[in-house]
Amino acid sequence: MTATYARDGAIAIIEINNPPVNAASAALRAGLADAIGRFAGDDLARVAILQCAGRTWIAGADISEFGKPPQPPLLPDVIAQIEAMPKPVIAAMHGTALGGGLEVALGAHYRIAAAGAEMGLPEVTLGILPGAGGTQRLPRLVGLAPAVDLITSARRIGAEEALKIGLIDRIAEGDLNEAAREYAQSLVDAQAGPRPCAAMAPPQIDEDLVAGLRARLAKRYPGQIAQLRAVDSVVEGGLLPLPEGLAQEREKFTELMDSPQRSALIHAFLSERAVAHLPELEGVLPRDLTQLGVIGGGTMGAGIAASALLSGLAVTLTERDRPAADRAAGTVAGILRGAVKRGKITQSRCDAILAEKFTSADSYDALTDADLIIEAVFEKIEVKQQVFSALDRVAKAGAVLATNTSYLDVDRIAEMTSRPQDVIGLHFFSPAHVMRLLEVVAAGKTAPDVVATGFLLARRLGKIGVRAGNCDGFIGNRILTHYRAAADAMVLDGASPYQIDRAVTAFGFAMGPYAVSDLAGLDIGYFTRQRRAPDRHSRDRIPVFADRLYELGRLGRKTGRGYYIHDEDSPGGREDPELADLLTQVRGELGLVEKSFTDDEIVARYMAAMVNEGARVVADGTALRPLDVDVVMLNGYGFPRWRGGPMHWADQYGLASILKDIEGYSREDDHFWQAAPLLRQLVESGRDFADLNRGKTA
Ligand code: T1G
Repeated sequence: MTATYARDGAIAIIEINNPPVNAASAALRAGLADAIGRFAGDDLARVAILQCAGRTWIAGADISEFGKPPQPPLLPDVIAQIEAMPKPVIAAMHGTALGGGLEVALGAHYRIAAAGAEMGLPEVTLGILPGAGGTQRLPRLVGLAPAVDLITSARRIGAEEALKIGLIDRIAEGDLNEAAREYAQSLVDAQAGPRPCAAMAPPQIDEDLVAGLRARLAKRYPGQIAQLRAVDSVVEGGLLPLPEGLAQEREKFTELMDSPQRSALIHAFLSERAVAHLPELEGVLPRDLTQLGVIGGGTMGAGIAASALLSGLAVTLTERDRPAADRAAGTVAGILRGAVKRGKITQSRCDAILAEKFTSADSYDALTDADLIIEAVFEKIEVKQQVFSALDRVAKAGAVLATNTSYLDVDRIAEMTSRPQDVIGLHFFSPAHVMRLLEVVAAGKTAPDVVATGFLLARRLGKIGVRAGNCDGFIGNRILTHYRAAADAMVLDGASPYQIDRAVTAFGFAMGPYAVSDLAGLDIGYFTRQRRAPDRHSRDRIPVFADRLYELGRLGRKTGRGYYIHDEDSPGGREDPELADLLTQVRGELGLVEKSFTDDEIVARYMAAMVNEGARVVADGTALRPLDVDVVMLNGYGFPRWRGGPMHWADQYGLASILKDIEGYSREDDHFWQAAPLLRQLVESGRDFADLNRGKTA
């Protein structure tokens, strides 16, 4: 039963129940339509309350039905049925009233929300627009400006703000269902009638506001279509009676539903949840996770500590001596103050966290109670190994010992302890309190409940944990090394780093590889190349120009100059005319003949390298499925979400075309450009990465 109907005196109560999030599936729509029908036919019922069981009000349309033929009754029809009721209907919302869920509430005549409820229209983040009346009813109810803000930003608002803009009529003091009953009784007593949005005037369209908004959206979401189509829908609807407004909204919704952007964004949404479903963890319980230890109070360690504190965990951070511990504590406090400034926490909460949940120490002895200890010291295997032998002596039995490394061999770190089953890699991304990705690296002997604890930590921190096998660079950095090498080879052969950055940002990446180098510091890449030098193949192409910049002390933003010049006028960087001479000189020394690349060719090579290494990472089990690669690249490497991740993109582009591209490049360089066997197998058997995802999802 997805909806039940009951009556108490004159008040009908329709309760929706479709766990886990009351998504508006076909069954829920049918159940709701049926219950509304009963209310219509129940002469003793004078007002109805729509409420939801479980953790939330309707969280939207059922995303798993997207891309399949729609099953009647359609959500817009059920909402129209609610709106047309000649007796008042109250929506009583708790949890998250999102998308189609909020649209159901907009079809009701009165709205009350629990104090902690959140409301929003997240559709544009899925590549669609509110398609069950949201672009028509919301502007009628709250006016043009707040409506387009909510629709195009997809942001969620709390009950206070919802009340302020007129989206809801009341906030429930105390129990929501009781407050809804009182509200219903007051409507009965006042003999109030229905108050449908359909009867409200369409919003006045302010042309200047709309033009400014369109310009901002085009700049903020380059390449994306849903935001602008949503504005079109609001504006066109402003000139039409509701039925015609709804009809044009539906047309635009259907068009977006069929778009590749919608399929990419839904893939991203579902994949970000699928990564936590691991066959190896079925039935495995995580270990306790209350007290966290962090070793090392540099940028990473402090960021990890702050992230944990903001999520309610208790943290002890250790440094080598008291002054270093004090400095680290200062960094942590600074990050928390930043959270206060951005309105994430209140000042008093910040003070309470620092006083009650945070300790800084100068000895490992302070870590004896920790359930999970994360080491975030210098990225050098010998240093990390020393830390782990010391930890082995002090950590309590059963504590999870984690290394935050981005490249190093977790097995070699684990073998320094008497308990390699308790050791795991946790690769955080910088800044650790902001970035959502966490690679959970299972080493050779890591116990399943330790992996499960890594995922529990990710969830507690509000991050997305992705399982990675132990290898140099795990999933993300291993793939990065490869596509970065493809970019560097193009620079050696004549491309400008600026052209490459422009081409890949035009594709949709947040940043190009050379702007990223400047941000991270050119010393990072330099040290990585040094470390790998002994394993280098004689035919590996070395980015001599990058070494040259390092030697010149051009380390990027931190020194004011790297690939770009960074100064007060252009902190993000402007092109450096002298770079071209340096490149010409390096190419001359290496005897290379300069050639030119089109932007399309640059993107094709960059992507082919990414997908090819992605296929290898899947084939050798470093990533469980192609979707795990996508989630890593989307959340850690600035891959454009609306393209779904490299593996999803590759399926759309065509695996046969990628293979053909790689075979073409291999005629120039058959050492770097070797097609991954998995890619070849998929092409030969007519399958794609999505088929692998389906076969391997728990
Ligand atoms: N449809 C189907 N399944 C959903 C779902 C949905 N809308 N939302 C969540 N799930 C599944 C999810 O995959 C996971 O499954 C489980 O529920 C718990 O989710 C007509 C067309 C509500 C804030 O975009 O933002 O309405 O992994 O882990 O952290 O205009 O889920 O357990 O198998 O995320 O507590 C608009 C999407 C749809 C809301 C809860 N709605 N959901 O967060 O749990 S478009 C959304 C969320 C639409 C209309 C259009 C969050 C949440 P599994 P979870 P959570």
